[in-house]
Amino acid sequence: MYWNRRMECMPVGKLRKLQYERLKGLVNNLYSFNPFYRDKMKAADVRPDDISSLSDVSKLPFMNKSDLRDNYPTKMFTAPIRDVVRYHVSSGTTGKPTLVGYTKNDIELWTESLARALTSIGIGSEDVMQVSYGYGLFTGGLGLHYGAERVGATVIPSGTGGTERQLELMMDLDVTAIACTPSYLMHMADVAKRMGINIRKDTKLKRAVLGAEPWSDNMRNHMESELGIQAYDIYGTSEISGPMFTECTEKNGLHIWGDMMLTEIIDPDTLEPLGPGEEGELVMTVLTKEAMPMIRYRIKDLTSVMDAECGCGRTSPRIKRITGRSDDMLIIRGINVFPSQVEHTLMQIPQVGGQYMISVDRINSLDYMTVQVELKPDAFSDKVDDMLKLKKYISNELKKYLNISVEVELMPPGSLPRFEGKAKRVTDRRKM
Ligand code: DLL
Repeated sequence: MYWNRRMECMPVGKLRKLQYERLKGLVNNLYSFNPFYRDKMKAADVRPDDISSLSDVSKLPFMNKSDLRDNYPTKMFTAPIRDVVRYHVSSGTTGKPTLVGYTKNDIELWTESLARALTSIGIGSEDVMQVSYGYGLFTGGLGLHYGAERVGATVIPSGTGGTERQLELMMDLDVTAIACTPSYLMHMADVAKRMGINIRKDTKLKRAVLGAEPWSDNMRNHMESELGIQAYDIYGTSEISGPMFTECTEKNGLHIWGDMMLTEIIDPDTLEPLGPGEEGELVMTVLTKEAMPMIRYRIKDLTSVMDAECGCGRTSPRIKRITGRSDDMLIIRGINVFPSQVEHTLMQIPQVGGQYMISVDRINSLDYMTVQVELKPDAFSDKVDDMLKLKKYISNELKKYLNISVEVELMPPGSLPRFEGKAKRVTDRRKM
């Protein structure tokens, strides 16, 4: 089943022609009307006329998350604010957030991409879909919500949390599909067991659309057999809109909607383009967004391009599931956290010394982050009340900037490891 057969199954040559036309139009537009892009292209010594084939995309400069941060809030926008109908916000590498704006058309195309994706895994008007991604500044909830409504599913906008109530709704309302992070579904399964609910027998759940964080095929097998469901990967990042791409029922790679996105894989060290099958960093050019298109955005996720046509008949480009990242971003309960944000926050607190360590664990399917903080000699005391107060203050500050709860451990001066080479301050003990 296709949502938009013409676009999803377009012959490869025709798709490349469409991509080239869209790229050419985009570059012309950005160069003529947007100072940010014009300056960037001039600095890279490239002009719109230099783009005369699709592979010339490699002449264009890269963009990074720092571009979004440095141009916060709206300097990179290519549509007037009166045409912008929505903002989403995600965390940047320091305390400063990154903002993404959408015009009506941008929301429309994002919704279209999710309608294609959900249809490709068999979700449609017969389904009751529980959207248990966060609603709000995060793109997961609203993105999936619009996509599921578009295919005619009955949507339950349950958001995150309140797991017992979510399970009751799942049973009472005959939920057949759920969208959430894989770790939240695992957590739901644990809570269900505690409540005496057998998801396989007591609910009608058939499909799960899981993403926003890495998860393995082992975890998929585990969930599918324990819950009696089919679990599909969904991928995206807020900078390109939000969740947009899923596996189809073949479960063999993520389908990228080539009419909207141009995909490249580069070597993270040399920045040279890599061929099909070679693993590197994913770079995307967003061809169709009005408020905030992107040129060669370095997403920093690691994957490779798959070249064979998919068994589902789609010809849209496919990439392998994401295997990791080339930078140090952590995803804690679906929320992006950069160690640099932790450092940025800690270093503004006068009592804190120069050393800290971050560890991440998964307990009962939920992620927990602990930050050990070394105090300055005059700040460390044996007065328990003072230490508790300081600990509370530091964890509140971290929560304010990171949007997640963090366990803080105060450490005496000189007690944390020192590093001669590159500091290794993060220990991620989550595995499956
Ligand atoms: O996580 C958008 C999303 C929402 C995707 C719901 C899927 C479902 P950000 O918060 O900007 O956007 O985080 C994007 O999360 O660059 C990856 O590192 C990671 N990520 C997202 N989906 C997957 C996945 C949303 N399926 C960052 N597998 C991305 C592995 C994923 N990593």
